[in-house]
Amino acid sequence: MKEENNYGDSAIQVLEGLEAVRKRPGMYIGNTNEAGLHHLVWEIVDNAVDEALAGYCDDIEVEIEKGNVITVKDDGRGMPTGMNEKTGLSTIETIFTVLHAGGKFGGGGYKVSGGLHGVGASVVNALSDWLEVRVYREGKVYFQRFENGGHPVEPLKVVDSCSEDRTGTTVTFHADPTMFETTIYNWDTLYKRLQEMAFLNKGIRITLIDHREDERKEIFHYNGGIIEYVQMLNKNKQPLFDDVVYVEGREDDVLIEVAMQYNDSYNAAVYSFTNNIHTTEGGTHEDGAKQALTRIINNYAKQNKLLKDNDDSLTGEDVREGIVMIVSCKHPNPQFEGQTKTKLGNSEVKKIASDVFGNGLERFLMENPDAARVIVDKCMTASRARLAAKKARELTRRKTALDGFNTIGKLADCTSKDATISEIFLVEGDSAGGSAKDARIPATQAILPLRGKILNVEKARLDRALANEEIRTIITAFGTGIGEEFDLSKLRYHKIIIMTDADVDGDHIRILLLTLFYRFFRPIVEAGHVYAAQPPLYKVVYGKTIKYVQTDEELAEYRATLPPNAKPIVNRFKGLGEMDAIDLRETTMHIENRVLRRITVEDAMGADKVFSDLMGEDVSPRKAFIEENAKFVENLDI
Ligand code: 2B7
Repeated sequence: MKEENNYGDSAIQVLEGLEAVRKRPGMYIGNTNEAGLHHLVWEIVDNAVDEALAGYCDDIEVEIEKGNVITVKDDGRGMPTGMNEKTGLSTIETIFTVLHAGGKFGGGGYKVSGGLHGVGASVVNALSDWLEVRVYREGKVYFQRFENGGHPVEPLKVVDSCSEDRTGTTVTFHADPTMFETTIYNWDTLYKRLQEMAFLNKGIRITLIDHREDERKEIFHYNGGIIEYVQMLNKNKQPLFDDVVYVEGREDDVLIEVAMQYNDSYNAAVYSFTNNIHTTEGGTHEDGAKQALTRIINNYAKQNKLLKDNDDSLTGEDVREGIVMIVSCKHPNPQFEGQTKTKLGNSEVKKIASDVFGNGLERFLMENPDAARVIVDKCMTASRARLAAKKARELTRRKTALDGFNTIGKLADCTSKDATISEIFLVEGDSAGGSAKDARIPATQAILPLRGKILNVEKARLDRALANEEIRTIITAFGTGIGEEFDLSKLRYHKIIIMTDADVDGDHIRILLLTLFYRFFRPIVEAGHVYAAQPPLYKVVYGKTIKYVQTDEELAEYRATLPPNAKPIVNRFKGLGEMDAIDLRETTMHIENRVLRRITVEDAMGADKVFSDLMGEDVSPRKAFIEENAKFVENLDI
């Protein structure tokens, strides 16, 4: 913004700014898909959260109105209602029409939440077909409406009076349908992010209300902050000790908070945030906290003679087995790096995080010797298992080298060596495996029948997994190796297709396989190589036409298309084993007719929870999942 005092010139510049946003929305909100749409909400909510962090607001409400209109309310001081000298516009109009105006009006303190893009209210206005702001201040209600991408209908004006002690800001907007692929908000997306915001900013109450179809309402309010976040993540697990370790400290304006607790699983769940942004690529805050964890636990174990002088030190992996840890950093000037700009780069933060968390953890271990003992035991078991797994891996490697394809004797491999066109079907049971072998196209389709039970790897470490024959066979067939040696580029098939019966046992086997992939072959899932086949439920023969259908509804629909007196022969497949090779080829394997569902891992955090809810000790969430396991598979037409 140049120094301009002439109202006219400023107004023109303003509109050029908003026009720039509409020309290249991706530059400002990343995308114009569903994620971009939700960005509009995050931008407005961020401003309310900043007002809360400044200490003036503790209640934020987000409402989805009918027609996908969003209203955000806060009970803060209310945006300033005076004039802005530079722009010649009211401060409120400036906030909503001048790009990057945010930050200059905060007055003291720094902008904490400013989303990944941190672009502010003007971008939301530019991308809305209408937006209204109401400010409650000094007993007055101020109002301004904008239309068509940020054009003010009238200047800011007082439209009503209110009680002197009523203060706050309300923003209502409707995303411009010509700017977005969709303008329909997703309850789960809003739920997850607003809950995360409430965890990360203890004490703030955030209410989410959906007025669209079924009225829904959820209040997120956590006085324990990230302590309660850890408790939620461990809800369906067995914690090793009751208390969540919580440490908080500030150094040079950098605030570090860490909460952690161990459970009896073998996975590490470490999530870090900077200024409320999930730093999925980690960074210096996460590194510092991890480094302190390894250092302090080793020191404690040595000082208490739990670890002998000639024992190897515990590694980072050892001390993180079964951990759930949240690291939250608030920084006045964060530098985001990495592929997705979600890695904190500020080098000074590593020492701050390490000191703050290290001191707190050391103290916790001293004051809680029972918990300390359980933690060290767990880490030492992990260390022994790591060494055992290493041996087992070496054994697998040697065995493979020695008896070559014997280890994968059950595999009917494809002849092609080109992974991009090769597929492997993991088939439940020997008889279905037999039909699949007859039905396949040998050049590109490999069949691996799975006979035994797949080990539940949620309850097993790598060493036990490697002792399981079915798993060893899968590892050998994939060609990628496992653990530290994993190499995605060695994957021998770009489509891994799980083919199980359409019944509860089939669902169970599929989930066990998905758990295995998720824990040990996650990059394969992330790269989109894993699919579920969809075998039909019925074969309907009417005269000369054969029709395969997947569901009872489809069957009813098909029947309705036949003459009323028609008597088709309906054959219900009880399982893949009942299909002959022709049925299988026609319906499930042949590229032209089959329907595959691609397995996606939308979000490691969510999927991690789904998997552990499902496969962990607590059986109750499992049934629910099996009934709606389409949650992390999406339909894909092939
Ligand atoms: C960076 C800009 C956008 N702002 C203020 C003061 C309060 C305030 C805001 C807000 C979203 C939806 C309801 C400061 C900050 C502008 O300057 S923005 N509250 N709430 C908000 O946007 N909620 C403020 C100093 C004195 N008085 C008020």
